[in-house]
Amino acid sequence: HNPTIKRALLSVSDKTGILELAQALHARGVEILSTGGTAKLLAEKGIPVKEVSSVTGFPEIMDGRVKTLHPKIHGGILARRDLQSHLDAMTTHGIGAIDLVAVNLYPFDQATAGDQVKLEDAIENIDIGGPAMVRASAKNYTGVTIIVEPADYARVTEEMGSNNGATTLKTRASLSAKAFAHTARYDGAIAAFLTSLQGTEGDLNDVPARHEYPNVLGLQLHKVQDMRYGENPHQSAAFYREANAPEGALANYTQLQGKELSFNNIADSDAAWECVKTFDAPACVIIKHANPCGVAVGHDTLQAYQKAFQTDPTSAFGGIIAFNRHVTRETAEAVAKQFVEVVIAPSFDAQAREVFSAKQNVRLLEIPLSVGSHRFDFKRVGGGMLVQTPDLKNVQQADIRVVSKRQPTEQQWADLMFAWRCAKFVKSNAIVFCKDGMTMGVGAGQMSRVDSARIASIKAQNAGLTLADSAVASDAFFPFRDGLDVVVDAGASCVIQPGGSMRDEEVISAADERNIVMVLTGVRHFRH
Ligand code: 93A
Repeated sequence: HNPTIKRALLSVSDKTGILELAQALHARGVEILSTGGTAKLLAEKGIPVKEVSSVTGFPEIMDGRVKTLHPKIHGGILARRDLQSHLDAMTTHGIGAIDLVAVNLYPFDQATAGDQVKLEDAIENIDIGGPAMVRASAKNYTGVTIIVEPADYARVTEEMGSNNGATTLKTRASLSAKAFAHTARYDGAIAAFLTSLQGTEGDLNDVPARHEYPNVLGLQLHKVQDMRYGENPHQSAAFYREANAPEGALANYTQLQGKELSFNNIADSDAAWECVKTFDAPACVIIKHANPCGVAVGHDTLQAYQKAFQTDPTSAFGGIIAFNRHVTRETAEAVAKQFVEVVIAPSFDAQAREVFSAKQNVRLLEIPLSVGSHRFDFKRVGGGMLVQTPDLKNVQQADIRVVSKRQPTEQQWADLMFAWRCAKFVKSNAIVFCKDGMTMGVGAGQMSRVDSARIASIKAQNAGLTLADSAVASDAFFPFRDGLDVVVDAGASCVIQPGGSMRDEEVISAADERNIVMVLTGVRHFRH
């Protein structure tokens, strides 16, 4: 009862991989139906494709609002292949069966990201025909294969190849579940967006800024899992995922192996993942108790890991390690030598996975490496909630002012920019020594900046790292020169900080007196 796939309908907004899918289907003799944009793309590449409008005998109308919403399409998807009356209805009405449907939806998330959303754009990006086809196909999964993600194209065509042009019921059932999860998420995003407009005139253009919406908590949350306990064993806890979480968000992880994630694992993984994602070069971040105890970039993940580990091997024990690149066997072998709780990366080599499989407790998480952020940060306080937009600021070198007599060398600029990136992810007060694309000493979470400075330099000493000629980032200004003196005594030759203290003048002349470079960002990165 696995019907050979003879007719497919492809209608996608995200055209990734669609050509390859169409080629594979065409090569198997599958007839391809498609909508406007998708059909055009395929036809241009020489794939025979039939426009949906020629199947329905009805043009796409109302700017595409009605293209596939027609009995000739939905009948072809929904007809039960095992019921004579359904087969008869197909014959009577000239409806051809559709056996495979590949659809992905109008990018509603993308259209509503950012502060400058036009309500009209948002509404036009609410896909109606797409979800209808997805849900119809998913309902009729005994006869129809539904694919909502380009990542599943190859899996389906490979299966057809080894299964006489059909998919297995098991595959269709799992794709069906995925399809309903997909449309649920999609509708969740729409509901959350519209909820966020409640109390306004429903017109975004009248509203100055997102965070002034009266109902920012129009968040749609779905429980992913109950946890064994919370931050401590006597606290109960659960993990929830937002309906419209951006693709590259931590909550979209796939766990490849390992023990169940704990509350603290997830919190620390988030810190690691957000930090490692800010680097363009291959990078590694090691987190302990929400703070980086090693951050480095290198020419590959192995070098980045080795450098990050060197910062503080003692603290790295039992850490959470994140990479912004595919992890290879060599890197896995190096990482597997240390005690590690969680390893995160966009992907892992089969051989890397094999290395980790010898350590069954290690949790391996794959998360797509894509940008995009949640809209709000929340902090619970007694009787209320603090809401803010997330800290997405990344200062560019051109925005930074050199205030010392001494000018930074190219090497110092690079170290300063790297240190500044790192400092943003260290709990305040943050002092971070860096050199050659790695952290050398991290002072985190102290109540006084001068203590953070002392701790950072002690930690470097403990790790056997010399701070001569290092760069230092301070997440907020130096209120007095004492903190600066500590870092210069330790060996720093250049400092990056926001500036803006009442005593800026005193701090800048201290920098000149000590003959070091000082640059000001004008931006602060408190993190509490
Ligand atoms: O405007 S719709 O809600 N009305 C429809 O009948 C319809 N059918 C497919 N959107 C519809 N689609 C969507 O068009 C698909 O979900 C897909 O995202 C997109 C593909 O359009 P094109 O092939 O023209 O690029």
